[in-house]
Order: sequence, then structure tokens, then C-alpha cells
Amino acid sequence: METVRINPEVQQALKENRPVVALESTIISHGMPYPQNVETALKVEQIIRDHGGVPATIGIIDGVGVVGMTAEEIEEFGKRGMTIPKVSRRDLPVIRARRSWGATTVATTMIIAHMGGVKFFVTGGIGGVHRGAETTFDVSADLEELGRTDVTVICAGAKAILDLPKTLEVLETKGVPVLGFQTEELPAFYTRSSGLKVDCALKDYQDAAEVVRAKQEMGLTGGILITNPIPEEYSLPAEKINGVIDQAIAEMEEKGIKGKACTPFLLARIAEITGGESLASNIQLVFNNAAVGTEIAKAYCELTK
Ligand code: PSU
Ligand code: MN
Repeated sequence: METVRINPEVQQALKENRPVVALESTIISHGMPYPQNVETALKVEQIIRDHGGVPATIGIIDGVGVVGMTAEEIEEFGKRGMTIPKVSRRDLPVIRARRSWGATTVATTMIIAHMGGVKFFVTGGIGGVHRGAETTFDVSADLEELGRTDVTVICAGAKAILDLPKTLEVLETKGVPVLGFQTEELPAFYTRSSGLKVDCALKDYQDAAEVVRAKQEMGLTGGILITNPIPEEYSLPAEKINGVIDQAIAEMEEKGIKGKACTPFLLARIAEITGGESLASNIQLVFNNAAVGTEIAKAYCELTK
């Protein structure tokens, strides 16, 4: 049985050095409620196409890593939601051996994208060092993967459900360039600012593509993180969203939720408490990342012609 199955359109685009953009499936099945998850996933694919790219939504179907799921498969991931296991690097052997379905996190999407030869990956937010990690040791496998797998990830920073200063420290230790698209500041997902600095601001798509190529030329392994702030009009007031996040974290601790269930619980609770307001912002920032990510992938293809 093949380890990855690349859809013919993606295969053709890769062969012709046209921009291909990977997308994850945990954001569909564990990150957003149905049916907004499916609507968003399909719209993101359309945005990538509108910018001249080819989308490759990644998930695991019957133990095979699929690079470029069909609309029907995306619908299935959305409908089945949390009943599909959230798959991180450590889960891959079991999922494959059992021929299961699996929703891929940032970490596993990077692994499968890399196996399929896809260099760019757009998402909403990455996992990171959780608050209280000094006692729980809860550090997302996404950070480890960024340290080792050669894929450029475009996101809106990380949610304040995480300890952002510690997340930046770990990324530095692992040698991951953390760049800001036209910003010096690390965006915090729902808000454009976090009070923390990125390593370097990228001027434009060309500048971003040149950094990706430079890393490749040097043969450096590991990913690059490009953070792209949420558009002003969709950002949420910091005090308000931070209050909601604190409440959701307190509830999580009360309920004794741990491990891989933490992030999905927090995402769902934040959406509930804000009455869908946070979800609307979440959707818009993914759209924005898709547009920027595709333009960067396009600039990279031009550079490497
Ligand atoms: N953060 C979000 N939305 C998401 C996730 C994180 O704002 O959907 C998902 C991604 O798939 C990410 C995963 O890779 O959660 C991280 O989970 P954990 O914290 O358990 O590593
Ligand atoms: Mn974790």
C-alpha cells in the first residue's frame, strides 16, 4: 500500500513547478464546527485557485496520506468531526497499520506534504507551548516538526491559549525562522499584536520567497514560519478575547482535560462563549493566509524556474 497518494492535478502542478499549497484537516474536523468547517475548507481552496495556485488538502484515508482530497472527502472530514482521530507524528504508525482515517495536525500535515513534495502550507494557527507547560510539559509536536521538516508554514501566529513567549523560545532553540509578513510583531491570531517581536519582517512576497530559497540553498533542514496578522477589520479587541481565553482555560482545568484534547476543547469553548464571533474571525484569517501563502508560493516558483 502506498504511503502517500497525490492527486493528479497536484502531481501535474508539482511537475510543472506551479504553486501548490497544502492545507490541514485537523482544523476541519477538530478546529471548527460543522458546517462552517466544510464551507471554510472549500472556500480556502477556491481562494488558492483564484490566486493561481493548486490546493492540496491533506488527511489520512484508510491509512494512506492523501495529498489533495476531493470535495467529498473534505465533506466527510467535516461531518465526522471529532470522531476522526487527531493524528500527530506519534500516531502515524498505528493509524497506518489499522488502515484508519486521521485528521492531520500542523505537524502531520508537514510530514505528509514533505513526502508529497509540497513546500508551502497554509493554516490558521500553530500549536505551541501551553500555559503551565513548566508543570504539564505540554508542548505541541508542531514545534518539533517545524524544527525538522522542510515546509514553509503560513499562519496568523498562535492563539493566546498558548504561552507565546515560551513558544518563541522553543522555536528559536529548534532553529526555526519566525518571520512576520509586513510586520515586526508576532501576531496573536485574533489580534494583530502580542507585544512580542518576530525575528524579521518580510517586505513582500518576493522577499519571503528569497528567504525560503536561501534556506534551501544552504541545505538547512526544518521549516520556516511566516506569520501574517489578521486583517484589522476582523480582529477582536484584545481585552475581550483574552478574558474569554482565560475563562476557557479555567474550565478546561476544572474538567481535568489533558493532552491532545486541550486544543480542540479550547477552540470549541472560545467559539461558544463568543457566540460565533471568534469563529468568524478565525475563518477570515485563514482566507487571508491562503491569499498571502499562495502569492509567496507563486513568487518562489518564479525564482526557481
Ligand atoms: N490552533 C488553532 N486551530 C487549530 C489548531 C491549533 O487555532 O485547528 C490545531 C492544528 O491542527 C494544530 C493542533 O496542529 O491543533 C495542535 O494541537 P496540539 O496543541 O494538541 O499539539
Ligand atoms: Mn499537547
